[in-house]
Amino acid sequence: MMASTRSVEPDEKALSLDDVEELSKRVLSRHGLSSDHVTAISKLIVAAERDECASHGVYRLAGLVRTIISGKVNRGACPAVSTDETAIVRVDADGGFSPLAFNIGRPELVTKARRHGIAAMIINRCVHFTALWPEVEALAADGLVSLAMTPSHSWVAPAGGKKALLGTNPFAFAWPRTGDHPYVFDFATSVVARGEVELHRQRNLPIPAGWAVDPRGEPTRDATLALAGALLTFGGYKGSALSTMIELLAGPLIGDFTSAESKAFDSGAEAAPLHGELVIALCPDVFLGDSKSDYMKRAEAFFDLIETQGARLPSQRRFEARERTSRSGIAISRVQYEIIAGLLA
Ligand code: NDP
Ligand code: PYC
Repeated sequence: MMASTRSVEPDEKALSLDDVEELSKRVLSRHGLSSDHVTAISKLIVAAERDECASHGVYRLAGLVRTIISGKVNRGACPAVSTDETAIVRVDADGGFSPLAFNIGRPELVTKARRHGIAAMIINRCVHFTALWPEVEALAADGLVSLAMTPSHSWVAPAGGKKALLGTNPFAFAWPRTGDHPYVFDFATSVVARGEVELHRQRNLPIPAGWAVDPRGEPTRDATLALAGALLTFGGYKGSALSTMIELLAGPLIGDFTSAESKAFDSGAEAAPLHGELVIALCPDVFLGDSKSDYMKRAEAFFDLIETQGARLPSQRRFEARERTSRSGIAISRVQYEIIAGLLA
């Protein structure tokens, strides 16, 4: 097991990535989650900490335990894949956490995308708490371009409104590249993920102006009031429309809950959202045939044009963090560590 070599502040705790995986597995097993789910989820929690995405790392363990205890997730869910001659793969997550459902459906999605050029995976009845980039990154490693989207709970006001209706609805995209890493972006369609606001509340920090409104619909910088009120969409009406598109495509179109329906199902339990996810994969070999290599080179030239003017590509920060933390481990706050220790008590 690799030890952490990271130097930390007095109010922090150094952990190796192996420590993170071990902690996550112990917490989730302790609360009766079946081993396949424990393994799939722990890998994602490690990936989030490794890439310094705190809003979807170990901080999530408390919410996962709350979800398990609330009975809103099936601890031993067995996702089932069904498919026919179309380009659609259906995965019934059986009311369990989404990572295992994605892992189980992915091979069939890849096969169909390579056969048809484009394929979609519909995941239904999954409890969702993860970032989406690990999924689109995995599909890029399979040589596919992909898009992924999912609703959440209704925590976000539509542009021009003041009441929570939309989810934080993340949207992720990946494009395979010739070097080490694909081109990837993955962001909430709210100004930030709700997890980021929850971390501000946990640290007693004000949130930046423009993130949220309080329960009366007035702008607020108080994280607690923001969580009780509504987050705002990024880019005003543009983010609001994108978020609405995600509600439609990964809600009614795939026969599953919208964020508002997920929140109603939650009925105050404050569990992770239950709904569906849509993943679309496109195969450059089928789209381009013999000219694939030429056009992939043009895409590379395009990325160069972005970077040579000083702009950074999305996910570059993550990839750099990955390099660093894989060597020296991570630091989490002592407060966070105590919360996790409490989950094992
Ligand atoms: P950010 O606002 O930080 O946006 C994230 C994306 O934008 C990343 O790809 C990031 O790359 C990129 N980015 C940030 N700054 C720049 C920059 N200056 N130039 C270029 N690219 C940049 O994160 P969010 O709070 O919106 O979302 C965080 C995570 O939360 C996502 O992974 C999302 O999947 C997850 N989420 C999950 C939900 C769910 O229901 N399951 C709901 C909402 C969010 P980099 O990482 O390198 O900075
Ligand atoms: O941070 O908004 C969020 C979120 C919702 C579900 C998972 N993450």
